[in-house]
Amino acid sequence: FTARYLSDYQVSNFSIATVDLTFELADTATIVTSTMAIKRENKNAKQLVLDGEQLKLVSLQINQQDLPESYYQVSDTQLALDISADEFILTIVTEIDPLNNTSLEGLFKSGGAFCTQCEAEGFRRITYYLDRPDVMSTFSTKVIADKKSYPYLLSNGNKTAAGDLPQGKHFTCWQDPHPKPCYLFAVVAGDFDLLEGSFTTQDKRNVALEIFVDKGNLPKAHHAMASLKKSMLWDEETFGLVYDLDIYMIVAVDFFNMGAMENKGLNVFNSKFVLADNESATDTDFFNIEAVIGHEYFHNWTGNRVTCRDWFQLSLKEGLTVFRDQQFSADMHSAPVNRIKNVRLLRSKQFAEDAGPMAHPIRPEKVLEMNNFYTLTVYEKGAEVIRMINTLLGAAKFRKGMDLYFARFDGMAVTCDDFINAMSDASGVDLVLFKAWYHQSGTPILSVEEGFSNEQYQLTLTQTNPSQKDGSEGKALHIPVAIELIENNKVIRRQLLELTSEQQTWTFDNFVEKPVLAVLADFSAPVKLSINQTDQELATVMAFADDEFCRWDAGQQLMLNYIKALIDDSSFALPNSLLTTYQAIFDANTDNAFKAEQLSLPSFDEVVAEIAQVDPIKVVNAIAAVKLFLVTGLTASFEKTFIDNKASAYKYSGEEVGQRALKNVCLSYLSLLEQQQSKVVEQYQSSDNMTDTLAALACSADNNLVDLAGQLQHFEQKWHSTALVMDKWFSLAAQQCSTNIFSSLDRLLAHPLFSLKNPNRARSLVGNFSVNNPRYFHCQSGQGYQFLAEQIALLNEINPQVASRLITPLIQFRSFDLPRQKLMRAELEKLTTLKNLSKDLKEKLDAALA
Ligand code: B3K
Ligand code: ZN
Repeated sequence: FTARYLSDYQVSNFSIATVDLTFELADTATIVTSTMAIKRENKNAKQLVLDGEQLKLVSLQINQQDLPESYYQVSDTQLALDISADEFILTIVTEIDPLNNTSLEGLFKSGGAFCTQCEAEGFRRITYYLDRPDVMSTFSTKVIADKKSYPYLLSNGNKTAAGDLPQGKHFTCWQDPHPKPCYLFAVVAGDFDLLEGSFTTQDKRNVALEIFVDKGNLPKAHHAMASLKKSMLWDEETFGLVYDLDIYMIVAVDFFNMGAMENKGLNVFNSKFVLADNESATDTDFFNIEAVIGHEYFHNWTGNRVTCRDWFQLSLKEGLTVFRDQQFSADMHSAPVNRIKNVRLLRSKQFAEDAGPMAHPIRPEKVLEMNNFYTLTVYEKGAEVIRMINTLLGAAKFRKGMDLYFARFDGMAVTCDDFINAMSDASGVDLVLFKAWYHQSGTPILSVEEGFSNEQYQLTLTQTNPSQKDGSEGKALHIPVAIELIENNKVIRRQLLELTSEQQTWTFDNFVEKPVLAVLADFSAPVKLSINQTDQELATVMAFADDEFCRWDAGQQLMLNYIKALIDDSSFALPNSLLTTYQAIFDANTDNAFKAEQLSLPSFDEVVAEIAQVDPIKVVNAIAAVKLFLVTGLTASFEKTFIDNKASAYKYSGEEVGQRALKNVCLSYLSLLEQQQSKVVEQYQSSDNMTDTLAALACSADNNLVDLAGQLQHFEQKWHSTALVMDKWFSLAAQQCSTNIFSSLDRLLAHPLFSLKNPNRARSLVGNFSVNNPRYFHCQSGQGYQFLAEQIALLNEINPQVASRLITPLIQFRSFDLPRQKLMRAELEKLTTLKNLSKDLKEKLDAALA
């Protein structure tokens, strides 16, 4: 395996103007014929080197003449051709085996359907090609398959022909008018139910909307259809971006490595992000479906019309598109609650990545396996970087920047620098220093010092940036810090400070007494905050800041301080003032969803991110102790809120979602008290919706309640034939906080419905155990680590991408105390000796053990 470097980028020696593909689909021997119009762009380039993996070369022709064997060489990864003509037609026939393709990259079978996944470098598993995003071509595709088994044959663009063929076969032809890189190519063949809809664009064109789902699932596709229409309208209204083909198709499949894929005009989705109905989907599922449908739709402009020059620029499309989907969700629902959720994800997962062995800038500089870089850093931190540009420019100038970006680069493959330059040219805002966010990794620490004298308030901000992989020091970044100053329980000043050096001081005049600071309003920068605020100051911010994020975050800081105190000393006595502060959350006149977030304590991961080399069991115990203290002291408030927010029949609407969230947070607290546990049983039995059912089950699993076994059995009987719901069942079972968990896990692995070949299943059992069962994943015997490592070893052969994602908790061993580090390292070292170790795992193991 050889690493690739951003600094080695060179333009392609050859271009491909058009490519015509014919697929003769068959389970183990699909024939792909590719005819390309190729041109030499660099006169000094002698050889045409095409990428290709796991392909059987059947034939090769130049301008319809067989190419003699002495003119080409085939290796495991390439086809190199000696061609003297400067322009020629190259025809390549390959044979591939979709049925046995368990990596789910290239062409594979999911259930009974054929489908493809080409991003990042999967197209090379379909045919020999210049598999890089800056080679853009016009694609036409002909798909041939058995008509009875595969009534729908789909590809990108518009359908141009269809008809029957001998032996019960049929074909369709597709033409995509927009030149694209091959990673956006897709083919699907199967027997589906089809939900049809339509959308009229602002320029009055009619777009056919088609959602393909497994037979019988049509009623579960309506929410996805409604979400798609909302996305299309939002992008027109917010960014003036209009859809550009006559048809937009979405296919839902059960076997998929990630959430979804934005192939031009033909999105392929993990069915988890399409299918929902009131009985089987949670509020979170409904929310996520809308967000992912939006995300993939928004890629049509940010990703497809303007794409990436090379894969190091991935954040160009992903950071920007995540920012767009976050804004969309904020507009559709509560903006502050969404912002809180974004920040929780960033703090719990991205901060850990930034502190771990795979830390990389949002624009990585060195890559062994590209699939390893579809990360929280590239996506979520990437979105934070775009958000900071939005904050620094203001909404109007940001929009001007977007307009200029499209005007300049439509139809091109460009870089992150091209994006920032468009932003700064359109706005006149200097972003030279800001660019460092693209090449510096690690989470900056923002320290806050306050001073007060002679009616003057002084604020000193200091940034500390972690040293980089190459040993160089972290440099000062351009950090927007939005603040509020509170005097007499009122915000009297609001300002956006721009920290552009290591340390800066601001002074504010005319204060009678020292104001209370609310800092990082709306989480204006992805940094860790180091600030000493008293409980009293935090309570003031919680009650009187205008910015909801600050109000929420002050509560989190307060709780975090006490969780830390308990980690230091488990006999630390929590003060009763904490109860008063918490009671104020119940009493405030705020919306339920926001209250639910305020009542939720910092998660295990969020706490781990704050403390060096921590004992994980101490973290679990400290969080549990704070929770128990609060519910013991405020039982009546939790109980009243729980009862007051019991809704009647299920409805997915903002108000009801908030009520359920608040009620279920209260239930989670109450379930710690024995005399309240009947509420869990009662909710499980009476629930008419998946949100409440799962909330009750989670209480049973987290507290290992006696009713758990019966509930799991009942749930399994009811849902055994609904795959997406059984994923939830496996997750819940893996989350059981019980000394018997390891024998349970063995039984779950042997369950007839369990298979590591299905990524959703693998994630729900293996992933959920290692992420959401910290007490046993981190148990002192090392059994938890061993369990994960064993599954990873199996997945290494089946599906390297999934294996490589699931290994995350193990490679972050440096966050924990030395005994754990030793145990985790030992498992990682064992994995290095696997035969057929995939590139994906190798890259992470090497980084972790370096
Ligand atoms: N672009 C795809 C992700 C592809 C992942 C390849 N391993 C989905 C998305 O971000 O929209
Ligand atoms: Zn994306």
